[in-house]
Amino acid sequence: MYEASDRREPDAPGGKIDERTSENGTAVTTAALANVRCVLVAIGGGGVRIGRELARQRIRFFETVAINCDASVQGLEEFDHRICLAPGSLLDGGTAGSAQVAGTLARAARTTLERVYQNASFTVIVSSLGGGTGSGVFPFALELACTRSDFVSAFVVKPFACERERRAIAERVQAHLEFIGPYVDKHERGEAELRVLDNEAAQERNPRLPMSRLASHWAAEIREYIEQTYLIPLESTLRAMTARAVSSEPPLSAPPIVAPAVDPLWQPPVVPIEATPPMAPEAPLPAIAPAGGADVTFEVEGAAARPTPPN
Ligand SMILES: Nc1nc2c(ncn2[C@@H]2O[C@H](COP(=O)(O)OP(=O)(O)OP(=O)(O)O)[C@@H](O)[C@H]2O)c(=O)[nH]1
Ligand SMILES: [Mg+2]
Repeated sequence: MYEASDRREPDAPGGKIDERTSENGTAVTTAALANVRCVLVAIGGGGVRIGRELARQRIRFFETVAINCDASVQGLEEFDHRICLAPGSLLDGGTAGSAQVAGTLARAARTTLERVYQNASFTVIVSSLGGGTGSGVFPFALELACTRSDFVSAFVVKPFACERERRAIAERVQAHLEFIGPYVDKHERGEAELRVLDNEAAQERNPRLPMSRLASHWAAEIREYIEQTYLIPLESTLRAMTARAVSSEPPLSAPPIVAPAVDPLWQPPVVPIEATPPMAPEAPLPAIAPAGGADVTFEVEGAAARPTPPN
């Protein structure tokens, strides 16, 4: 088994949450994010092609994982983790279309697969059915996800009607899911959901949709589901937590006034108080005489003063 992993830091949360307004708010948001692990797991050739479209979009909060029995999975650098289940001797042949071979390989890789779902709050699985890998690995992957993740949403691609045998295999796998205890229990509690991406139905709905666009068509549907089901509620919870933390912060106050150190031996300087000299007797005010010596009195009106001409 080959396991490649070049874990990248998940994207910064959406801009709205990133408006961190205070230290408390930042701490609460960071702590909440540390407790939320979201994983998108793509299984089988078709599942990985759809998952690749989503991995390219870098969905915020989500780690991405590609699982296949085909060695080419090793080169898919869009994914954070890449797991090839086939041992060296099978690397070129994959499962040869056998779900039984793929299921056996998946069970042999149990420890690695368990780590994929460990402590995940939200797990989204997208798997193709009808071929060997998806049909064999998906049921086991779903079982592990349901025992290790809080919420699980699974999407399975169902082959076209013209792929007769493959479509029949997909239907058998679907029927078998009702016997996977952890999934059934979780589904009954409303914590697990399965949606079928029916290639045939998609083409009936939109006959002009080219085959080459089908993977991105399903990716867009899954993306919308993730936004509505997980990201919008998660972000509004984080915003509420941040706002609560900010409002409980102590109000901003002026820096404390530090008393200067006082030398206990310090004494105020003694300034001699001198006796005030006696005031000199007031000299009589000189008479105001307008220029020219004319007998003129001043009439005061408000602030202005104007001369009153003599009679
Ligand atoms: N919509 C869509 N469906 C696909 C795509 N590739 C495969 N499928 C469907 O998925 C079915 C299973 O094919 P694969 O996913 O290639 O098979 P696998 O799970 O890789 O299994 P093996 O290769 O046999 O080990 C096919 O019969 C198709 O109906 C794709 O790119 N888009
Ligand atoms: Mg394949």
